[in-house]
Amino acid sequence: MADAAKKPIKITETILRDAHQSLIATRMPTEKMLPILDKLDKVGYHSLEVWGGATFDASLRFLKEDPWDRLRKIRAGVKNTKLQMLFRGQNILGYRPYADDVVEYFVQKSIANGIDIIRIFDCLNDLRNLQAAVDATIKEKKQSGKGHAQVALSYTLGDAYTLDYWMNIAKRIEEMGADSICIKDMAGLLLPYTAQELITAMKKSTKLPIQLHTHYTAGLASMTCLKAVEAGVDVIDTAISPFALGTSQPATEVMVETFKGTPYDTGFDQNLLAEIADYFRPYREECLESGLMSTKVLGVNIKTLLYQVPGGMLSNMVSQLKEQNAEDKYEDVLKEIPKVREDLGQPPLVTPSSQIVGTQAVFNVLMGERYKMATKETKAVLRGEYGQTVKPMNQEVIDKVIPGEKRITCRPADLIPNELSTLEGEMKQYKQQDEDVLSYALFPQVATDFFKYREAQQTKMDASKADTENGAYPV
Ligand SMILES: [Mn+2]
Repeated sequence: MADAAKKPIKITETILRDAHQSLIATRMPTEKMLPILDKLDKVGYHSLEVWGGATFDASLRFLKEDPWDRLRKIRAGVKNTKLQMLFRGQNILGYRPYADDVVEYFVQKSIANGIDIIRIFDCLNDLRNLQAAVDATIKEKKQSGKGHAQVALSYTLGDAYTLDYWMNIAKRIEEMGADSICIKDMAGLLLPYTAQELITAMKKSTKLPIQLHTHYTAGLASMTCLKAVEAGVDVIDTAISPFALGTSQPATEVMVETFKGTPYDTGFDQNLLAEIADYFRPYREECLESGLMSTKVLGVNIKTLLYQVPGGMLSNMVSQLKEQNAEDKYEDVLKEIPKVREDLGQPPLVTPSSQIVGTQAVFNVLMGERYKMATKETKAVLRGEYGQTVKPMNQEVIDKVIPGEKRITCRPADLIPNELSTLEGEMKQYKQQDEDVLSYALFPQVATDFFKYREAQQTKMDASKADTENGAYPV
């Protein structure tokens, strides 16, 4: 490495999003984040991942917080570092595909409220499902100078996913106008030497910066990051140590120390990182004591590597079998999962495709006949409603499950008419800010409950105004 030019590795810190989503079900409240923002901002991170994924749902549903308010507060406390979010393509942060006008408005409002980098992915890696969000980000960048469209590829294994596949799709992402690419290894399947090969190959096919997002689930992530960095990856995702490892990311301090004195030296101050870790350590202890953090997610889960399915999918499957008193069918279902995945065109296994494949595999085994019953999601995948899969789907399965039905080959969202004004009409009685319609669009019931709760709190606050001398707010 002596002759290598200096290339400090850039780091995205995940403590405010994926680290707590992975270890404590996304339950870190905003008030826990605010006191440490100033220190986080001083580290020199490439970005802080703070929003998206499940943070939106968990804020409204469990924490009774306005996610937009969280974003604005984080933005106010982070003056220099870029803020990043995770965005599920046409599904935004929800569980159904939305019309383009909602996607575009969500992108616009995310950037207006403080997001710099939007990481956009699709569970089938169908780039058509990302186009609207990427276009909206580019448009916003042109108009306001803010915004960066990062396309994330859901990393997976299978004979369709050759180096050529990854090189080709990277080139197509560059052509669609994205600013960078992320390899999103949600299940922690990427092996160190495979990462080296993958990054080396992708670097040949695209000039875009490449970021690696992986999980420690199978115990590999820090080695994978090391080899990826040596192969030229530009950015890696890490989590400050009290919320690292297990199903989360490699520890920030460890990766920083690893590259010290090399051309990849981040130049970060370990004392400052230690202060940040000191801040979060008591909270980790608290979460362990309350059971919010389970020691089960902290070890090495080698089954992820053996079966190549995400850990969450395995635990879902076990609970489905338990409900049916059929735990003895575990091995049978494990064997059925790759078969169903093949029938459906070998998709990556990530929300929602992981649930669809897993549930159908359980049905196939329990019914004693494959596809005797199919879920409505399996049918939708077979109809093409989720988009195009990397391989053709099994024609026999199509004929059995949706005989004679029309299949679509266009971009699925082309069939969804604009819906923003309808949504506005449905929720206007609760509207206190423009962004409320977007919360409502994603989670109609949960958002409505939250709006009612918010109103009740405000009424109580008003009633107590007379008592401000005692500083007593009955909330
Ligand atoms: Mn992740």
